[in-house]
Amino acid sequence: MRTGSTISASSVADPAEWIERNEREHPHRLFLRTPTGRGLSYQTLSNGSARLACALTRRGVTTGDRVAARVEKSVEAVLLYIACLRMGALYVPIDVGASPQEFDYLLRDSSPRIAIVPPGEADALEPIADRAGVQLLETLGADGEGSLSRLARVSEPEDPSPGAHQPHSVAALVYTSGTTGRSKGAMLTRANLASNATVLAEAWRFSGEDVLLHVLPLFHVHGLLTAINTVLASASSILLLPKFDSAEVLQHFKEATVFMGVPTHYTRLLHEAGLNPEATAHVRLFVSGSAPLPIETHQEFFRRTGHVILERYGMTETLMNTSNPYDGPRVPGSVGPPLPGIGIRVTNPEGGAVERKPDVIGTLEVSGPNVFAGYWRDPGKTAGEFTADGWFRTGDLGRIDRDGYVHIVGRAKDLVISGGCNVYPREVELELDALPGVLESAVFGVPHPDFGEGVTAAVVPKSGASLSEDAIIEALGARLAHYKLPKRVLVVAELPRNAMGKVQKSALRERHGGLYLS
Ligand code: MCA
Ligand code: AMP
Repeated sequence: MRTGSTISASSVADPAEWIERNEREHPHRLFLRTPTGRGLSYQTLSNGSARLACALTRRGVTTGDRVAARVEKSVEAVLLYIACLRMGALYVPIDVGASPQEFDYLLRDSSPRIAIVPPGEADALEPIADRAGVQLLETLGADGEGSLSRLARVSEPEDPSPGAHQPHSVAALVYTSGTTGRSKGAMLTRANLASNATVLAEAWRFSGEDVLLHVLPLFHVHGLLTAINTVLASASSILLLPKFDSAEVLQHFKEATVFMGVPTHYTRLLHEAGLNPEATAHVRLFVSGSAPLPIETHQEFFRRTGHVILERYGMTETLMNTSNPYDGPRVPGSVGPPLPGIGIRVTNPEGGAVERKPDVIGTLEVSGPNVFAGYWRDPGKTAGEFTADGWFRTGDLGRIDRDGYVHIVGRAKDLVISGGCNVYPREVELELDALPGVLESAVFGVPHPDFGEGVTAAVVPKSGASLSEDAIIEALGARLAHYKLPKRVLVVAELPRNAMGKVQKSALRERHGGLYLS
């Protein structure tokens, strides 16, 4: 077991206190701006989020209620998240690309008081919300359109905090797919958010001078909680781009000091002829996470820019667990030692005994103030993911070297990570198996030059049925968010099985390992 040094509890504020402190101490400092010229100072952030919180309160939302937010990446989306933090409502971020059935499931499962959707989608989504039993639907668009923004404009910027927040209250419910194919809501508490951002701000040396170039989606932990909260905890600034575009990002490096990305961002940046030391000179820190950063990408980025990418390791259920050091060696292929206050240990997957020797591979387990409070309304699943002595089982396979650096070597869980997005094969297989003419299917990941791993399906037709790859992908497109769609569907006579009859995904991965590498 390796545990980082501890952080003092007194240094950890409640997330709502960051907003109040930053308004008090740096009212005119820029919190966020966009390339289109919108800007929010810390004072405007405080006012704007208080007005939105007041608008939510007027619609009947109160502490402990869920607020389902299917909103475009925008200044308004950031304000909505912060309004919820301040009033103690549980923020439930939802991908704007979620299919109707995914949206329906997330609403039924989280049972929010209110669902907030883009103005242009209200007509299509209202019946879904209605059938899911959500009584309130409001709209919020970029640039201030939408019913909730209108209500916020005529609401008072009163202090939205209902008194002291409890550190163990849930602040956000972030859905993460599961091995069964059903998404689960990870309950992240205020203490999880506060402690992790405090630790990261310190570990990555954030200061009021920093500008984070934000290119990540706002419905995952990485872009929502890690990025925004680290900025709030350190009273620094965000330059918010609507999405990642490598050419555009390259232009914005001169206005930023920190970049947080997934490996696909780095491999795409390496295709830009203009990526060189001058273009990246203003940036002091490049962070990568959410998926393994190939060693060649790490080395090539250093060769082209002179920057050593800092790789870290996190999970929706635990926020950030480990990080390569700011000052010490950043080792390619390693995710670094545990962050202060966080313990990581390796256990033998068969016997369950804790491995005490370095470099022994086993399953990684985590313990610390970053570990979530459990899965929403699923105590059985929660209990199954913790050991008897309270450590969270990550499902990742790894080892800890002699210097205390963690190396992730694989996954015990059946998961594909495509472009930093998790895809659980079971979810895709269930949809494939429901298609007419499909007898059975197996979904697996193989190396992909752009997405790291490409979601790939092997399907066996029913006797006499003929299956078309394009028709299958099109049919799935109506049922699943598009990043989950297989890049290729291979029609096969049978699936490889072992003596017990279990499908051997490793054989499929081996057989089709070169599918995307030409
Ligand atoms: C988009 N497409 C994808 C992906 N993203 N296909 C596979 N995997 C993906 N990740 C598809 C779209 O469906 C579309 O297909 C086509 O690619 C182009 O879509 P577009 O929106 O233009 O894509 P993009 O802008 O090129 O997006 C690629 C991306 C994006 C920038 C890599 O996926 C991204 O931002 N990924 C980061 C995700 C992230 O934040 N992960 C953190 C989660 P079609 O044309 O057929 O519709 S993990 C986490 O939070 C933990 C805590 C952690 O450790 O960080
Ligand atoms: P999610 O469930 O979306 O939060 O994704 C968490 C998973 O992403 C982890 O359990 C790991 O499998 C993977 N992951 C995150 N960061 C890294 C990294 N730096 N290297 C390898 N895998 C990572």
